[in-house]
Amino acid sequence: MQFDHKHFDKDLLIQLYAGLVKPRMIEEKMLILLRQGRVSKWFSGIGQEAIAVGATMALDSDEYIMPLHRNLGVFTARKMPFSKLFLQWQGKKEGYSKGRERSFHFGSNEHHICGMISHLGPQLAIADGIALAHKLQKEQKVSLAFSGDGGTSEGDFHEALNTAAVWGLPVIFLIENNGYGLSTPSSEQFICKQLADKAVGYGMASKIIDGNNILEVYQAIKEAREYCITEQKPIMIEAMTFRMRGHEEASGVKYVPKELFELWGKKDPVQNYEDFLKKENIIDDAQIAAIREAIQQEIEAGLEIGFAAEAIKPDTAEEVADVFVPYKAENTVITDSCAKSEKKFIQAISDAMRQAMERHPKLVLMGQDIAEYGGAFKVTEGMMEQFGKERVRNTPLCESAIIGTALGLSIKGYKAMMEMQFADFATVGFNQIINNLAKIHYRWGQNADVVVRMPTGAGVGAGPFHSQSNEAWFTHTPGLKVVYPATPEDAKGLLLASFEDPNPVIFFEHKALYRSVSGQVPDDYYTIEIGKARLVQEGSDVSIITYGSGVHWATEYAKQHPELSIDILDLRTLSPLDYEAIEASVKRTGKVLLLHEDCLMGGIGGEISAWISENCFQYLDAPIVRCASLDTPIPFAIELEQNFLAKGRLDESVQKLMQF
Ligand SMILES: Cc1ncc(C[n+]2csc(CCOP(=O)(O)OP(=O)(O)O)c2C)c(N)n1
Repeated sequence: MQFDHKHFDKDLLIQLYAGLVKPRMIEEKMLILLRQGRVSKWFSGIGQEAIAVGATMALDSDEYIMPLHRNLGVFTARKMPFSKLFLQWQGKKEGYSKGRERSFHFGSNEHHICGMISHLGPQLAIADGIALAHKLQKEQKVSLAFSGDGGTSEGDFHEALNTAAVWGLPVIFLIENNGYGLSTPSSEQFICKQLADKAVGYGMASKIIDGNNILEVYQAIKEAREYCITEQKPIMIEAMTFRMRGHEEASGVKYVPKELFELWGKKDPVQNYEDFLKKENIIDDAQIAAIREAIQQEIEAGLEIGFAAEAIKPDTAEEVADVFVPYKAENTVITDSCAKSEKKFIQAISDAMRQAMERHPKLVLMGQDIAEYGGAFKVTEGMMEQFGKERVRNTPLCESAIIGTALGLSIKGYKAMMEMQFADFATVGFNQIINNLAKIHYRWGQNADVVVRMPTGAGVGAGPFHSQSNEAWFTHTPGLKVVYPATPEDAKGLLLASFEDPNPVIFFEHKALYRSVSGQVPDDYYTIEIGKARLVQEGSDVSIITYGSGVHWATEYAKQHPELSIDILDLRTLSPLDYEAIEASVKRTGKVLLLHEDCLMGGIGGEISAWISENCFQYLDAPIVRCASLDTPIPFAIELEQNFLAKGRLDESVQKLMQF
């Protein structure tokens, strides 16, 4: 192994050595503790330390890194105290995630680290978002994201690299090519010669380096950093290395030919660097011993603290409270003017977006075709002209990367909105919403200040992939607020409230209402509290509890049936639900119809029905009835679509209920 140190000063060379030895020594200790059964799972990075350590030390300490499961060296090079790391791995309250996360799945803003989720690839787009914040603020900074060779096969890898390249984002994508993804060798993972070849397709520069040579890694990342900042472009670095232990400690290494261990054993990053420093008289045995002794002491002291810490005592209230960043939602009106104008639903939404952009200078809008073209439904028409192309951004067809980017923006203190062209396409961004946006605050205290706008619903003959009602996918996920307005006034006030809220909000807009429903909408800025239902009309015979298009079906039905005194409750928010308003409606009528456009099975109606039975049984005079759409995909032909929708069964459902 050739080390080239001609322009590094001696102190740096020694610091790099100490940085390299530290994760190795921690790991050696962890392997002993593992054998003693004193720690659980462990993913080893032995043999790969030079990459994490060299890369981290080449960056400024306030530049974000998105590490993976073999990157202990990132955490140690960022000087995280070993005691706290150990408390983290032990699942203790004093760790970085209050016992909620395992191994390296946590972050720390103090250390500018955003930890992984198990899915690996979603990390990469978060680096895009952080880099976009740097770019918008004209900060001379980069972000750096790790990927394994296996992870490069994920769609998220493609999306993140493509987006970074198209948007000219200063991101270093650092691939650790260790030849295996769990047991799968590279030959079964990709067919290009080197992973760096993939960069060509993205129009991205790339470089292959010896990942076991810390000086080469350090130098390459320093140069990559300079390149990203001056050129305002991303770069891919492929670091060739080898994993000297199993995927994780329990999984063994039977599938790896012995010769490979022999070959790479000779290339050990720590031993080779130590030999080099000694040969060059940069360090001597006494200095090596002193460095190791100091690390040893830190490890022992850390372990003592870790083992002495008490086992975690669950506090349910704290667990629930930490799902969201604390935020007091309320109704607000900023000016005294009560001027109102007649607006279509879609105009109310545009109005809200415009006022939110004025109010929050750090709000960035992203979505397919939303800039010059004004969006598929023209919601953002004129906004690029008003707020500029930096804040109103056309995106490539990369839903997952854009949601990841939104999260990265949030980490840097921005607010982000992503317009899903149709709610149906949330499937291709689902992982980022469900596993990153929703869980990150609970996991390690970072909020996701992101609004995903979802044009949803049927009634326009658009078939199975442009008409779905998929709100229940999200109401089932703790950590998301799910908002679903039915009127123009609510649409504006709730959307403005969603932008105020620092938590992730999935905002449903029924596209059949966009141009069919109008109403008086206050001209000025106002918000409507998320989580509060609206009593559309009070009644005493039967309650129809509904939302979205259901509100209009119920209102029309009530007009056609003046003989019935119908109580109509518009939920407005599906998560959190307004249980108080639901209970009040049940008390008024004793008969409940839950109406929604979503399918019957697993729709929110089932959940509300269960809650009413458990909590309001004494007020009921009849079984709860659900009126929902068929449990089939949504068909295209208008006749079939009408047959599918709940609306056609509303009368039958009310009559059934009124028989009691
Ligand atoms: C989406 C997803 N699929 C599968 C897995 C299971 N898994 C965890 S790590 C891993 C191998 C990753 O290989 P690579 O990216 O090369 O990183 P390495 O472990 O070699 O460092 C697999 C398949 C996962 N965590 N996430």
